[in-house]
Amino acid sequence: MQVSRFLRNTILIELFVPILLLTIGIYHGLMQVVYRSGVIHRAAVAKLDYYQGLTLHGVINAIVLTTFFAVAFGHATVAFCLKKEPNRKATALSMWLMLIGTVMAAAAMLSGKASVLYTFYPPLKAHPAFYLGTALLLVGSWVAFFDWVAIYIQWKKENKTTNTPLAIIGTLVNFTIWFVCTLAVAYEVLILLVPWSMGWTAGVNVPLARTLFWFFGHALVYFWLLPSYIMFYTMLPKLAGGKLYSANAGRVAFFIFLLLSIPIGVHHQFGDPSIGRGIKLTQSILTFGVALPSFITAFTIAASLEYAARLRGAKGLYSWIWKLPFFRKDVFLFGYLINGLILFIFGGLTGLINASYSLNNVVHNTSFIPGHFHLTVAGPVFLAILGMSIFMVSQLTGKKIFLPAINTIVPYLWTVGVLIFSVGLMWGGLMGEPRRTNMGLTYLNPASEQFHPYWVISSMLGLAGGGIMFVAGLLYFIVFFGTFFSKRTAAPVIDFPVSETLHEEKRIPIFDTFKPWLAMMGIIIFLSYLPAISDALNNTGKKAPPYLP
Ligand code: HAS
Ligand code: CU
Repeated sequence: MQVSRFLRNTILIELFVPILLLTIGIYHGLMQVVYRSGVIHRAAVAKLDYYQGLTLHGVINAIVLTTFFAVAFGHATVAFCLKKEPNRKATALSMWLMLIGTVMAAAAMLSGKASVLYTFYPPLKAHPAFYLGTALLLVGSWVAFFDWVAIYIQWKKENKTTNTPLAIIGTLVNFTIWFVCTLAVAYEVLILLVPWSMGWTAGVNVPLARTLFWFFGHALVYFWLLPSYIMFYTMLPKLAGGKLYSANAGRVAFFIFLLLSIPIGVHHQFGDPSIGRGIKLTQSILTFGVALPSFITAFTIAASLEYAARLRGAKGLYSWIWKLPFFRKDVFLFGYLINGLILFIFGGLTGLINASYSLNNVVHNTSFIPGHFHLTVAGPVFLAILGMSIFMVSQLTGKKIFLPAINTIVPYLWTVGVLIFSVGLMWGGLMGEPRRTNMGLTYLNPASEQFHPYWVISSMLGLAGGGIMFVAGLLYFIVFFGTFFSKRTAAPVIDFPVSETLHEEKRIPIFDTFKPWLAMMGIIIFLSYLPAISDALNNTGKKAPPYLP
């Protein structure tokens, strides 16, 4: 399908800018494993401090890249599925807000005035530009979403009895979760942190800030994940040469995400003494509930892949797997998506460990946690972003993929790296290795009294895996920028692979409407967050003064 030059350029800018920044993000990923393993004892490379580097790594990779990508992919999905282009003014406004916000936050981080990590917990304090920049980035993404809602309402009026395409349900569910959860972080930033950072208020209610952050922070991880889920359901079966086993399974999964993505943020605060046990138990149980849509997805996608392999003549209980098109250059996206799924098996299992209250006590604040989240956000999320960004750039510019053979191996190399890296981190974590700590200065410095020999091998594994990930990242940049700057050979288009469904899908009205789901979502969030917020508000402890390292 052809798209206007305006939309094409917007999407390309929204991919190019964050991927350019990603070069800084990935460099600091490498620096993390280097510092932590003690190979370099001083965190002075490039004159950046350890926490400054870690902040750049987390904010660029996990907030800037993911938000830009979700918006760019959302524009393309809406235009492709509903055959209507987004409103130009709204799209331009959204893009500029996101760009200006990113520049503000990047300037604050690069100048060393916002080394507060991507969670920006007070009493760590950043320059106001960091908070305001982040807020603008979020508001920019809302503007795009509001416009898609208007397009969807118009489309639905014209197509009352047509089932809304699954990719549109996924996109709207995702951005609804995003809009609701970002309200909490917008309150935290604009009402609590900015006035404090400006010096207008003396202190901040830390438990309240943390609770508001995690109201946002858990749902944030599904905001990262759902674009990949859209690709798994609507594209992967086609890429594999088969059909989607059930689109309704996908609808059920997306609506459960809508209900349960937000009211579980307290599972990041099991260790916070300010929150009562009752609500920790409730949110722990709801967390197991939110694993359901992922189990549904695992079985539906596995069935779709098996169907595709059997169409290619595969036999045997498990040997069908080898009939899948793992290394085919023409369906390279398959390689990116399947590797993400393989990593997510382990990412999901470790998530369930974290969610179990008593086990969480063992792993909380250890390197087990980054071990877990690199199997998720650096797994299905990141690989889908890498693969889809190359796919969209190639189509929207009408250019051939640069070095297609390299492009095919990037996801495999990345996956090997993540597996080694995460095993190292999780192994170390089980032996108490802390996260967010420059261990090269202390625990892994043989000259230090704090030297801890148990963590040498685990952090070396982290270094080896991180090194492989860095090389895969470099190869990806070569393919991405090589494609971007090569010569045009075809007309620019956007044509996503579209999975047909195996069984004829009857329209079930409850899975083609948002209102009842939104009402249920509101009730569940209200009931599960009222006690947590009231615990935070009733925190009678002293308000924290700023911590200035
Ligand atoms: Fe998590 C901490 C629990 C999913 C990201 N998580 C984090 C943090 C991040 C993160 C960034 O309960 C750290 C935050 C910080 O900085 O402090 N997480 C879960 C649970 C899930 C989960 C229960 N997390 C994610 C996803 C993320 C993500 C997704 C990013 C995108 N997580 C936690 C908890 C903590 C936590 C606690 C706090 C820990 C602490 O103490 O600080 C679930 O959603 C997981 C469900 C997933 C599954 C897997 C399904 C498998 C699939 C693959 C199928 C494969 C196929 C391929 C079909 C049940 C879908 C077949 C292969 C062939 C070759 C054929
Ligand atoms: Cu979570």
